[in-house]
Amino acid sequence: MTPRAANSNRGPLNRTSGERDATQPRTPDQPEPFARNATTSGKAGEAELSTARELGAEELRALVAKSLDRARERSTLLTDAVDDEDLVRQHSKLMSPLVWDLAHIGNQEELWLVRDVGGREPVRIDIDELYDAFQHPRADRPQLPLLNPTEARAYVREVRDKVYDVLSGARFEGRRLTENAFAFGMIVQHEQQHDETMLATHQLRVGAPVLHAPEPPPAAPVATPEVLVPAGEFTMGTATEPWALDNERTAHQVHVDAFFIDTVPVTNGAYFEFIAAGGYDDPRWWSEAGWAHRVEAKLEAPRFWARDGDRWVRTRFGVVEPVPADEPVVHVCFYEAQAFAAWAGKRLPTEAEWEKAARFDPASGRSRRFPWGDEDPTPEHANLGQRHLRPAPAGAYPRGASALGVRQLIGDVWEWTASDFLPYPGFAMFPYPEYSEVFFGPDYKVLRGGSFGTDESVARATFRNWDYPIRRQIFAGFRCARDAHPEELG
Ligand code: AVJ
Ligand code: FE
Repeated sequence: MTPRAANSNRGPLNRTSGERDATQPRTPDQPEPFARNATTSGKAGEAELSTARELGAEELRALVAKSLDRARERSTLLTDAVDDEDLVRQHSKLMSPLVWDLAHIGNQEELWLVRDVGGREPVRIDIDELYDAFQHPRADRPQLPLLNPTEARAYVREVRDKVYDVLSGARFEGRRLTENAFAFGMIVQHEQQHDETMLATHQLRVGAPVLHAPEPPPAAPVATPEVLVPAGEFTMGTATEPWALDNERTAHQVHVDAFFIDTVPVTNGAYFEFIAAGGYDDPRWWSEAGWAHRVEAKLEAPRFWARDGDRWVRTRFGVVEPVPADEPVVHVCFYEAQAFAAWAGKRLPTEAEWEKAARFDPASGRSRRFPWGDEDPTPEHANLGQRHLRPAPAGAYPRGASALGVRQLIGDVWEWTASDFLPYPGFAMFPYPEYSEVFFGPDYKVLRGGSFGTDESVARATFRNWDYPIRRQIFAGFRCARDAHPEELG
């Protein structure tokens, strides 16, 4: 949900230009849905959807309250699912104890919404250092004098109560931080991102299942295994999405040569073939760094997989089950994705290619907010928000297809791209350098699209995630791309 979302039931704001019926006259109370963004000049601003009309203060307040509540409901579910001993334990060196994430969520909320936006007295200035992610690596966090589970719950409650008070009197103008309730939206996204991290901790946790969810919807047939994305410029990034984070800004034109992209993410079934063909044992398919890591880490299959006779089984949130062939592969690192793609005669898409496949509407030339259009996701569009505890089979969510027909770009699995995490032209850090800026560079690879564990508030088609190329605990898979040859462009 974003500030645009509250308009979803009022008229044309959420229609794409492709859907708009030009023969219908606009009545005076209907805002121009795609007015130029006054703050952006040049082609980029014209080609991107603009949110010319801001929500009123009361609409924003309601949207923020609902989004904060939804995030807290999820944090509560993830932390109430296990006992206190489990909350303070470190389930993996890669992760914090769940109780650290919980109090860290509260501390960020206190820093930005209680102290900064609200101008209130600190609640617990003494614990800032404990919950500063840059002071203590994850591996050291269990040894810190952390708030215990009872204290952490009381702390986040106290902060949230103050935030509701701040929210009730907030004016969403005058400061860039509060314009369109940005700081509130940033804190919603922060909590939801940590909720996904906590979900990954649950996946690493050993023990009987404690999380449950219904099965995702089935696959629907796809017309072709690959989709051609035509050559040309498109608008990448955003100048207008109110809750977009600094690294998604600003909108800029990018030329992309014609290429093919897989209609659906790479499945476990395809990955079985890569393994069976000796893909893990053939350095030809691996980059130099990838091969070194494959050898050192003794990679043989995706994380959480095990051999059971002649089949693969996996552990998924405490359940051991055969690996389903039709589901997108998940828990592979960048190097594995890269090796699979090389073995398949393809490559990973660049970040720009991924975003063009997701957002570009050839009919209008515009970039959409989401593959399916400009409306916020519904359960018909994408597998998001931990609604299901697994990716949906490849080909699911036909209503979530992009204008070009690419499926499941949003939700199911994060998708590794070939690109390093770098700033867009004209990047301006906002509001703090430790969100994005300190991570720019060749050490991190970009992931796009969100997973089944990503909340809709973090699943915009412009959202950029990043991680080290060796990481596998995140809900990451991939799809392949390849150059289009002149004779294929007919
Ligand atoms: C954007 C997912 C890489 O979890 O490290 C959370 C998000 N930033 N707290 C992370 C984040 C600060 C970040 N990722
Ligand atoms: Fe954080």
